[in-house]
Amino acid sequence: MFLIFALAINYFNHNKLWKIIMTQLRQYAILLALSMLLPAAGLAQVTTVFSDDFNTSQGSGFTTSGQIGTSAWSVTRITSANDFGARIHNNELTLTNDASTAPNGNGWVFVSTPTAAFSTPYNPTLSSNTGVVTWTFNMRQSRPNPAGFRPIPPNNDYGVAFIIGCTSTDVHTSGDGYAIVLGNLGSPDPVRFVKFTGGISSLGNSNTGLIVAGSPLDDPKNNYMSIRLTYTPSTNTWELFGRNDGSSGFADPTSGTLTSFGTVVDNTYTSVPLNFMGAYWQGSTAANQTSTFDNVSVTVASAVPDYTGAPSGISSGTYNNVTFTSGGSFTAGTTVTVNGTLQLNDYAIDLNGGSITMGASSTLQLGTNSQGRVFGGTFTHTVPAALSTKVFPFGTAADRRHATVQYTIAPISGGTLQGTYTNSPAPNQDFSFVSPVGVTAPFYWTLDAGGGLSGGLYTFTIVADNVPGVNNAPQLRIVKRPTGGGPWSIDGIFASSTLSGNTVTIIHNSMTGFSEFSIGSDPNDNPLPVELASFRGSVTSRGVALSWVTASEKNNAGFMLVRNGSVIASYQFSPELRGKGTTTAVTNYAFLDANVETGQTYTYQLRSVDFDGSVHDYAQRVTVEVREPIQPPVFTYNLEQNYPNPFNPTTNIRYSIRDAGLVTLKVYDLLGREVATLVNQAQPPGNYQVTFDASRLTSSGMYIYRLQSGNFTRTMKMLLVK
Ligand SMILES: [Ca+2]
Ligand SMILES: [Ca+2]
Ligand SMILES: [Ca+2]
Repeated sequence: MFLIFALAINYFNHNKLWKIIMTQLRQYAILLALSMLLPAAGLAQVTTVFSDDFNTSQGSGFTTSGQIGTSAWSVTRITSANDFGARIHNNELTLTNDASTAPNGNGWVFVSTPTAAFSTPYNPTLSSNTGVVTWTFNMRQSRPNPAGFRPIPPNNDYGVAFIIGCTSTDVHTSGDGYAIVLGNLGSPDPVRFVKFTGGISSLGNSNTGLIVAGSPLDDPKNNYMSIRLTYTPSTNTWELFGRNDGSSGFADPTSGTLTSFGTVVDNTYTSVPLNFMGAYWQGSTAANQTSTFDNVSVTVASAVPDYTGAPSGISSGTYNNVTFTSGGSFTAGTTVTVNGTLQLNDYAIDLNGGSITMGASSTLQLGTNSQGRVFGGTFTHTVPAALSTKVFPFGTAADRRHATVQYTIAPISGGTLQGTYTNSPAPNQDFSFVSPVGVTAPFYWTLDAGGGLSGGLYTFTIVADNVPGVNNAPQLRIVKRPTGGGPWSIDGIFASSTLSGNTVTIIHNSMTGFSEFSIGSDPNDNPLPVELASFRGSVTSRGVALSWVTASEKNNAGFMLVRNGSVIASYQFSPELRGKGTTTAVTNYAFLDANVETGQTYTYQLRSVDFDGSVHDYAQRVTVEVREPIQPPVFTYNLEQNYPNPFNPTTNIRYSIRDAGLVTLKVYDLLGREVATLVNQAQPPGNYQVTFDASRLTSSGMYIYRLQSGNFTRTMKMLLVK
């Protein structure tokens, strides 16, 4: 392939492309709607195993021991006499130090519910749950500066807690577990996720924890709060989220946005049954000091399934491990998220408009030949704010086109990188600022940063098999441009480019940002072929006018024009179809097909021929319908220079006849002796071409050819080189 076509985008094709995009978007929308209606096999189900909005009043009086009315909650409190208690009333759960007119005292109260009674699939042994466990609730206490959880007696600290799970209802002084707490020595008093050993009073008045909330719960004082805690059994990872709902009342903790306060891995009490969950309040003797809770719910995600099989068998959804056992195609629009390991093996998989998203802890494994590849859809990586290497295993059905992002300086913030690979030339080519790069490979990658991904430096590696037009691999470069167009640039710092077997590996260091990438080169080094992007046709009163542009050419003898599958014109006869050999200059071509009929539809394609005879057919087609009457062509007498010239042993001679009549075309040697009669007959007006075969002539040298018809006579020279 030695022809390099300029990529002047064609308005017609642009519109067509847009229609295709819109059609596909509509198809995706329909598929998306369908996928919402149909149960997705790979989707982890989330089950609510316990919930209480406390909207069923159990009376305005406070319970000081045992079950609160008919609710799921029971009261435990300090065994020495004081006035702690709790009630479910006014649509919330309230814990108080002042349940009655009896004297208040230093003490505590725990309103618990037995976790063994939660619905399936909850397991009080947290690590035995099938998937992520989530606790959601509202919490608030009345003190502007709660003091903590030191043992009572002798202390008198105010502190509030939501006990995620514990082993004893005597939670102040005994049992182990996890809690969300508020209250410590001095200020501020951040919300904290803590574990405790031997009762919650073991926390004392410290301000530490497994996770200590930042803003907006770094010092909520007596504001209302929404809180969520998640626990992932497979990794023993906890994550705390929260929201400050202000001073007037609770907001729904399950809606809106809660801020993440980070994650922690802890398995101290995840392998023992934590049999009680509940609300806790401790404090002293001030009048009517309360803590309040609402909208308590616990959910458990079902196990995330694995998938092993053909690409055609996988359904949209989230999976743990995915292993493909063959190549093939997704069902159209299938979207797959992989949390564990994606084993592509060495297969080629057509994503068929769908996608694969790699979760934060996922791993991509290619086959032993690293040939695993996907195409026809998006491949997305979750990128942490840390050093990581992300392989985008793109390719075609036949060839690998892997692109790898390896961070050498971590991103400032993590996010996602969504990649696509397009196995055709990038549209809107612009080489204005990248000299000497004047050509790109006929394919490109698009990487889009999302989810806040920013910053960092990365090494970009392209591994591509069977890249056409590579003659001088060390001169290949990775080029980048704004998504959708604009000038290409050589991005980052070139490190190396090598060709091993059929595999090109190009590495650039110190790259930043993401958009569109391709392989570029000076076409004199590597005439990376660009397929025909600009090939236009239009109907004129004289026929179908065709035009196309090359940005550079190499070894190009010329073009043939194929109409409805048949060659109708060749560079051998038509000078306007002759190529420029090797050049990096832009060349415009035009050809008029006058031999057309009104009412017919014609489809044209271009074929190029190298000087060595290699033939290249271009995929692009131009189809035109001739609706207007075509004026009969008007011809003038003409005799053109033979082609090729010099020649051996054949050459072509083209001529035109204006008026019908006898036409003679004869060849003479320099002594005037006739050596061949090529035409000697009556011909109607038109363009003609004839081939002269000089194989029977023995001597090299100059010959003369003469055309005679009517009053027209013209003589030309040609050179036979034996
Ligand atoms: Ca409520
Ligand atoms: Ca009282
Ligand atoms: Ca405090």
